[in-house]
This record gives sequence, structure tokens and C-alpha cells, in this order.
Amino acid sequence: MAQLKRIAGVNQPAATLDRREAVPALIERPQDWLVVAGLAGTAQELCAMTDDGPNVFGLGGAMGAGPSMALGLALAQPNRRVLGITGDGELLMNIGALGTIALAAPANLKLVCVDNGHYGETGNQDSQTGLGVQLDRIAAGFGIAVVHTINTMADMAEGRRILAAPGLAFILLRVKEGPAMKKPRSLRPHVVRDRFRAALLGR
Ligand SMILES: Cc1ncc(C[n+]2csc(CCOP(=O)(O)OP(=O)(O)O)c2C)c(N)n1
Repeated sequence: MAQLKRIAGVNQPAATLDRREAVPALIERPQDWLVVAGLAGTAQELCAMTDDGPNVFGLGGAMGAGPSMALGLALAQPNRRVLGITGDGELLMNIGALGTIALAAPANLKLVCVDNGHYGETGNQDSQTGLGVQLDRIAAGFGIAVVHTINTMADMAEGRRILAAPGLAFILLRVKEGPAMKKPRSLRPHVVRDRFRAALLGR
């Protein structure tokens, strides 16, 4: 396999945040959202934060599908706040979905990417962001008007403000390598689907 090279001249601070502190600091009340969480770390985190709550659709596979599913949900439920949360690996796998999200621009959708620069779940292989690819610049290039990057706890308050405000936004939460918060969660897709549907539709 060809050796991948780090992009020269990228001016980014080293990631220092621990995702086990940073994700709850940003998403303070996940129960207030309809959440679609991509496979791997973000699904573990959002399910752990809600004790496997019915308002969280945490994927257990289908890598790349999370952001598109969040878009579909936001379009179908314009009166509900939808949070799509995903890893850099998943987002990169289906990066065109970010362009579609930008062009559809539902006002009730926020997309958060927890960027650890690696494919954490499968052994911490470098992802493209670990080699200098900047998803915040890609999001802005796709035309998302509100893009915010969080490198330190000092950047968190603005992230929370953006999450609380109306309008499409993309937040890049840069974290260091390390485990995600984890508790037991259902990995049976039909169980997750049915309880999410019941929580959403009240039946
Ligand atoms: C199509 C496909 N390819 C590969 C995998 C294996 N896989 C599962 S999780 C994962 C890494 C996900 O990385 P990221 O989205 O950055 O999340 P992190 O594990 O770092 O939290 C990979 C490669 C998969 N599930 N599906």
C-alpha cells in the first residue's frame, strides 16, 4: 500500500481534549434532541450519556450512513431539533453527504464531528484528518454558513451557543486519541428502530 504523507504546512494546534469530558461538555442535554449517532465512539457516547435512551438512534454498523440519516430525519421532522453526531472516519467515508446537508440546509439540524484523527474503533489507524485534512474547511467549502472548531475547553461555550441557536451548523470537536465513554447498549437494530420510532411518534 502507498505510504500516505502528512499535508505540509497545515497550521492546527495539537488535539488535547479528552472526548470523555469534551462530548458531555458540548452536548449537555442529549435528551433534548433527536439524535442520530454514527457507529463507533459517538454512538457509544450518546447511548452512554442517555443510558441507551430511546431518542438516540445509535448505529452499530453502516459506516457513512449517520449524517445522511440525520439529514433525512431533520427534513421529515422540521419541528424537532435533530443532532447528527459522527466520527471523522465515518464522515470521510461518505463526505458527499456533507455537501448535500449544506445544500439542503435544514434549520433544525446540527452536525457534530468528533475528530480524533483516527479510526478509533478498529485500532487507531490514522484517518485523513490525522494527516492534516481539515473537515471544518471542507464544511465551509460545501457552503455551511456556521462552522465552529473546538480545540480547547475555551471554545466550548461558543459551541453550546451555536447548538442552542436555530439554523444548520457544523461543529468540529477535535479530541486526542483515547477511548470513548462506554456503557452497555442495544446493538439489535430492530429494537433501536422500534423504540426510537415510539419515542418520536408516541406510539
Ligand atoms: C463499510 C465499513 N468499513 C469499515 C468498517 C469498520 N469500522 C467500524 S468502526 C470504524 C472506525 C470509525 O472511525 P470514526 O468514525 O472516526 O470513529 P471512532 O472509532 O474514531 O470513534 C471502522 C473502520 C465498517 N463498520 N463498515
